[in-house]
Amino acid sequence: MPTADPLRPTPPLRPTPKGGVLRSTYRRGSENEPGRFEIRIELTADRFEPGDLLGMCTGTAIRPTAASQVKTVDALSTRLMLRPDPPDLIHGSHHWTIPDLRPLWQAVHANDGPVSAWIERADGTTIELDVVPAELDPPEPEPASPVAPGSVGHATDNLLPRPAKITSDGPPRTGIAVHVVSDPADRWPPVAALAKRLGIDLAAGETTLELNVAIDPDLGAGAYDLSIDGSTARLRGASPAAVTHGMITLAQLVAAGVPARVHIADTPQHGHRGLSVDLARRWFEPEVVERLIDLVAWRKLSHLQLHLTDDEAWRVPVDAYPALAEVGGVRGHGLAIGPLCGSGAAPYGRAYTPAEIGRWVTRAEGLGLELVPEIDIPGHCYAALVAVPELRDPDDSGQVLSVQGFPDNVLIPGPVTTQFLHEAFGSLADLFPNSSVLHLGGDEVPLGAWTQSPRAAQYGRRHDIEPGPAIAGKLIADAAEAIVAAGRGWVGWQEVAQFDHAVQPEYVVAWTSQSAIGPMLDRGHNVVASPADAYYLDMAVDNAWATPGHSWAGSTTMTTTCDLDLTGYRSTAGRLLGGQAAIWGEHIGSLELFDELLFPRLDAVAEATWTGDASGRADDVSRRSSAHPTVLRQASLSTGQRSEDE
Ligand code: TNX
Repeated sequence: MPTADPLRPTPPLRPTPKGGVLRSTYRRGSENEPGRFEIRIELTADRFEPGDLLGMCTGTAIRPTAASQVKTVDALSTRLMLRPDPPDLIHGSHHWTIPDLRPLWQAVHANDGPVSAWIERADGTTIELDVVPAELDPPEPEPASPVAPGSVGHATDNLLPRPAKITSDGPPRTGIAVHVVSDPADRWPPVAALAKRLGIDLAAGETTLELNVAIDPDLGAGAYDLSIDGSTARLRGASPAAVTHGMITLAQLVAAGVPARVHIADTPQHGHRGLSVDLARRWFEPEVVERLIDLVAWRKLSHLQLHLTDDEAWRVPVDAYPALAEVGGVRGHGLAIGPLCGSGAAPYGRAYTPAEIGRWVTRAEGLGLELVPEIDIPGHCYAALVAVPELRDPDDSGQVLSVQGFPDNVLIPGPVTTQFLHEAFGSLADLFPNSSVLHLGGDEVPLGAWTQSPRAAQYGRRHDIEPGPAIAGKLIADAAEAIVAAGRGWVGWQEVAQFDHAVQPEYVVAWTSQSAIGPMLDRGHNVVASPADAYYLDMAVDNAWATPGHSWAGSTTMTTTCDLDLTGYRSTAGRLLGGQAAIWGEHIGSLELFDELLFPRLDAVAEATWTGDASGRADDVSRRSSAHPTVLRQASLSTGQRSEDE
């Protein structure tokens, strides 16, 4: 592995010593009026000089008022740069207090406040600040400590997701070594390697279990059948992927202890069991994505969606537009894209290389997991527009802000963009040769986009399109055409369903809330359910100030996630393909937090989509989840020991 510990957060590329600290307090407002932040900065060695500016990123956008004694130098989405007003207000002092800063929305959690900050001096140098999590004033009472999951029962009780039918007899035997006698589709080596990375050596035990594998198309779609009797195991699977699932079940059993006799007959209830991960807002080392591939495969998920581009970064190389990766992949003070989403003054992040992406593709292929790469158009394109300015209209006089506070973050219609879409999605198809679908985004195009753009107006006249939402429809159609030309199916977020399409999407992802699922099905689409109010794992688990995460879709407990009812859509002739968790990156400042937000709720989604219904099983799934590997916990199921290659 290229770095000493790839699962640790990346240090800034040019680490700057921290020269001070930023503390803040939040006083809640009323129902109709957001509260106020007060910010206090203390420089350790330096004193404030004329011309000093404060730069910071907050979790939710905040803005000064007349009482703040500052002037805004720059404000973009969650980034704010301020100077003292009057300019000599803090000159010669170690301290700077900024009162009465207002969040655009009510702050709910400490991570809605300042998360990164720096002082910019008149000579262009910066002083990086330590940011202490915002305190609530008055503070909240201490929350009750969470109840630890109960102890683990039978070995077969640990399986995750729970198989449809399981019988077993005899105490769990540890020290089992699997010896593969037959494996017609050669599915075992990637599973054994997966288990090993997770700390489970399937070949090391002293008692041999002889494994015979066969493909049996007479089993139902996706089904496998595993029987163990003493020293022999027989696995039949309807397809190579089903065989892989049976092997993962066997690996989980070996880790927990194998009873003398076991029979498992298992079938996934939904073909689409997914996780979508945001690789744009934050930078995660490529090895973290490899780790995620392992973790979702271990839970028998079928799809991992990679959200590779957004306003804050473009992380996938496109040969014809090297600037997308070079300029769009990195942000930092003084760069084309400034700090955003918790990054500081130092350069932060980059695009992934073809070789790194190639390793994801190989790993996913071996584990029967489909990667769904996403380039998000026509909105969420701020980074692309900064990197490739010809994709925007320089004369657009609109100041329409996206939900995240980016002005005019949409592609301009016309031949330059059509060419761009073909190149971008063509490259994506080349980089992900096994992906049957490519995701074109299509979400959250700001209302009013293109209405003040002369080029959009001209384009509209030529093509008889009203310059407004219909332009989004046209650009989505162009992207879909590029994807189809690359030989793949196309998919998008639910917003794509508002337009008619020459080629239908393979599926749409219903995301805004649970109530979006039904209408998408009613329109005749294949639907993947990813409702924010149950399956968005970036939502905090409760509303306590110190709890990390988002709050726009409410808080999401393990019970909320488990209890989402996917059974009610059976009458739609199988058009509900399944469910998908999503983890967005705005608040994920560490891998510890990544773990905390993902687990155990991801296991609730795995359980619900595999078994068809996890309602009422929050405690049971939590208990099982605690025994399985996470991003950071490279534990074996039985001992909790960390593996050597960690
Ligand atoms: C909505 S889901 C978004 C994302 C945000 C997310 C935060 C979707 C299609 N758009 O851009 O990151 O909420 O929860």
